[in-house]
Amino acid sequence: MTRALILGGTADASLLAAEIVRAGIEAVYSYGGRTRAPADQPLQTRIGGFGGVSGLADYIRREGVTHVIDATHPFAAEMSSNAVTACAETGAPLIALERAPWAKVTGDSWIEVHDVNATVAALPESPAKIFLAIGRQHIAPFAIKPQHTYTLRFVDPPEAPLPFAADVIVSRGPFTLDGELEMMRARGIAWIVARNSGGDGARAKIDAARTLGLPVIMISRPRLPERLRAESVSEVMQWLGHRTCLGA
Ligand code: 3Y8
Ligand code: NAP
Repeated sequence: MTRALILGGTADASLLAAEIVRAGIEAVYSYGGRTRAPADQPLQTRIGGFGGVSGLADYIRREGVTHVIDATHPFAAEMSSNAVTACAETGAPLIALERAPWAKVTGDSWIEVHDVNATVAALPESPAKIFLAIGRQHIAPFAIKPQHTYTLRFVDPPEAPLPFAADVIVSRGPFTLDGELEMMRARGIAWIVARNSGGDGARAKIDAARTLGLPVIMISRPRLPERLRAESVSEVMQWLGHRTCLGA
């Protein structure tokens, strides 16, 4: 009897949850508890950390989890790493639903960097209008370049004072090309900072930057431990032993 644990928090994880319900598979959807009102899921849902690797291993044993699907975001490196270790410890099979990174296409003007500090270093010295589309957890390093006019985008309104003067857009996505073009033009954005999240939910800003001929500082993904990976929901469903009506 299958009892799957979905480590969620992304649009792809929501698509998987819907398919799992359609297949009649017993599963639990897990959020990390990062946002105030995460999207409802059609599955039993838990919110909050497990308590590290040992907490996740205990959860797997206690709840009789038979399959773990890591459908978290490519930058959720700690959760993904904990899942690899906890599944090795408990013997629970693990698969990662991991969307391909965005690839540069003709017309893109990307500066590819490995982390936020390299991002700050890559910004110009002369004042510019900059759109930081990397959420709220990693913005502190930009305080060393206060000469810029920053626009930030968060899922929830900021609870604490920001480390530097900035205008905050509160929106959870997914985003549209027209919406991104309108925002960037209205604010005179000259630079975009993004993480290579992949997927469709947030790629509109990358397409808008290309249309407007704007440079994007693109933060590449953290390295993750080796694990079985799938790029589509239907591959995950096949791994769970179910055929789906979805395309390949
Ligand atoms: C809590 C679940 C859906 C879900 C939407 C996807 C698309 C938009 C890309 C921009 C970039 C960013 C951020 C982003 C993306 C989708 C998807 C995706 C980037 C929700 C969600 C949770 C989170 C957590 C949140 C982080 C933040 C990151 C905003 C739900 C909406 C910037 C990542 O306030 C905070 O602390 C927010 C934290 C982790 C990164 C950060 O460091 O701030 N996501 N995002 C999940 C949980 O609690 O387990 O609230 O419903 C999910 C989505 N985020 O149904 O379409 O990729 O699937 N989310 C980045 O790419 O840098 C937005 O603004 O252009
Ligand atoms: P992270 O840094 O990799 O994880 C930090 C800790 O948060 C984990 O060790 C775990 O705590 C807890 N956690 C994270 N995801 C969880 C989940 N789905 N269920 C239960 N606990 C979880 O994670 P993050 O980057 O902050 O991402 C948190 C959530 O936001 C994830 O669901 C992720 O999919 C979603 N998200 C993140 C991004 C991003 O840019 N990072 C973008 C979109 C969505 P314990 O060690 O206590 O178990």
